Amino acid sequence: MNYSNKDIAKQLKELAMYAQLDGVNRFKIRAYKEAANTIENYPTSIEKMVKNKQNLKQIPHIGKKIEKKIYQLINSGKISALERYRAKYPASLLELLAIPGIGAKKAMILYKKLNVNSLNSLQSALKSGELNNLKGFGKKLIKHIQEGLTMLKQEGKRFLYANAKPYAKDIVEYMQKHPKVKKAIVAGSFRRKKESVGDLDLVVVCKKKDSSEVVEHFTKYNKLKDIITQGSNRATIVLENSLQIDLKVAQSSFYGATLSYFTGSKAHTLHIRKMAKEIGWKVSEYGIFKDETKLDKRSEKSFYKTLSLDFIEPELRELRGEFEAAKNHTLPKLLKQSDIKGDLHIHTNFSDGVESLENMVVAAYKKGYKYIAITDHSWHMPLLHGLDEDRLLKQIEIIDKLNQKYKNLKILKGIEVDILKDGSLALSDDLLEKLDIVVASIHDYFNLSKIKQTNRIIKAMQNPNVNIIGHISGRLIQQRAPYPLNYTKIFEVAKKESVAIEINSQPQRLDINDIYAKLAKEMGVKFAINSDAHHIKCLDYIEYGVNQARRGWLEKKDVINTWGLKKLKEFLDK
Ligand code: DGT
Ligand code: CA
Ligand code: CA
Ligand code: ZN
Repeated sequence: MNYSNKDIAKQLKELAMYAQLDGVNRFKIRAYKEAANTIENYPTSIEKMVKNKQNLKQIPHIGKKIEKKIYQLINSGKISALERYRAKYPASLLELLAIPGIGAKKAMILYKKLNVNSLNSLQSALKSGELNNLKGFGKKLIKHIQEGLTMLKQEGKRFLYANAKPYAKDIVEYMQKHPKVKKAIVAGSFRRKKESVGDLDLVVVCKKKDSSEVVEHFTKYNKLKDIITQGSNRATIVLENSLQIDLKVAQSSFYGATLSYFTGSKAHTLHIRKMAKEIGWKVSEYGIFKDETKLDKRSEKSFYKTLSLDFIEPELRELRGEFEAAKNHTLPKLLKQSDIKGDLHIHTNFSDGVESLENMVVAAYKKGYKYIAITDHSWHMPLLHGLDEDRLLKQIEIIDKLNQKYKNLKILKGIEVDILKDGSLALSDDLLEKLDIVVASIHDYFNLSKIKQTNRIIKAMQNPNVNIIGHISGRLIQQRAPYPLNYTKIFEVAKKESVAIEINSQPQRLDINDIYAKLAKEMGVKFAINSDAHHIKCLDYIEYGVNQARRGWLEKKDVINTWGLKKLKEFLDK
């Protein structure tokens, strides 16, 4: 097979980006984007369908013209329209579109007037001050662009947790296959379940005499591109996808101390050293020492116990109050994935999902859920094929029938309603009242001022039908910065109005983030951890939302979709 659905989607996305630069009409661009989104998540192989000469127009959002392009790609290896664009513009010009504040028009101005055609040349132009005299580029925008550029540069080399996970799993399995290896575990930010990781830090346990043999095995991993360093008990490799893996070999006798050291965070481990120093002890990756005597035993549990601390879960090791809590026995009992009883933000092919309502229901049931909410988009955003009143009423009817058919899973009737620019909602209150649950989200006007954006969300929360605010900050990790908000103000209203804040589990969103989740919890706000699935397999994204919730110190009681249906209904009915 040459083209996975992802590959095809990628080409269509590229086509959409070039078309944007080229000033093609927006309906055509939208059509490319829609087709790409659909294909990306489509359950059967499009390539196979083409090989079998099947009609692609049966797939949602694929019309005659796009079908032709896909056939062209698979039969000839090229989409001719895309090839023409590639010849016309430098590929690096597309990089500019990733910066908040730069759309197609601004990108073309930069290109034509200043010959800026990549992130690097943009950086130089910013530095030399050339942008200051450019029409349409005000002071505020230039500052915004500089910030976006800095963020992209910092984040660009990191991997989303979800993307690093299969590699972490694979290297652990590979190391465990070696007969001398007793244990292999990925520490570092990966173990702390950070939303993105700079590299993987692998701790492997074996007998001291076997160390070099184990390091040798590591450097023979078949997916590596390069060996950066190799010593007797450590090494660093880079994989073909540029992901770096640091190996540290430890012995059973000091495994806990090594694991703690390499789990970090740096701020957390530095604090441990400081604490130890104050009482005349010393901490290293080999253990806790008073003079020459090792005080801790093998395990990480004993490492913390020796320091008179309750065990601190890796997700909490960010120097955000975990030491005080561990001393006072007030660490949170973090929620677990198995606590989740249902998913309250799910799309179907009524809007921009790819799966039928019933298929989503069956998949959720198979996951063991007790309830789910179907929350397709409202009509406001054409790209998302939202529901108007008629289609929503039709969906309500279907859900009523499915609730008869599937007695062991409660399907809640819901919507992901757009929050309009002024904070009002895209559907009438009469209609929203008919629903069991309303998720309200922002999908446009990301550039409002902090005050306006904050008031927009507050006004939405004050609508008595609203139960959850979806992906509150609008960020896309490594792609789009969050818009500024006054979180304290928002959380005050959320608590007062019994509105839950979503932890959106999409790997690129993870929105609300860990820091604000912790703040909201402290202010008494409740949460909903949602997959925002547009496809069956994306129901599993919940795992990442739970990670983020744990990093935000959340417990079962803080999260409404860990509750039983009765208690949940009470919360939703206010
Ligand atoms: P990352 O890779 O940027 O996502 O973040 P980490 O936390 O995985 O950082 P990394 O890979 O540089 O180092 C892994 C762990 O090793 C880190 O969490 C703590 C420990 N570590 C690394 N460098 C230092 C250091 O200079 N001092 C201390 N105390 N610990 C360090
Ligand atoms: Ca790391
Ligand atoms: Ca590292
Ligand atoms: Zn949304």
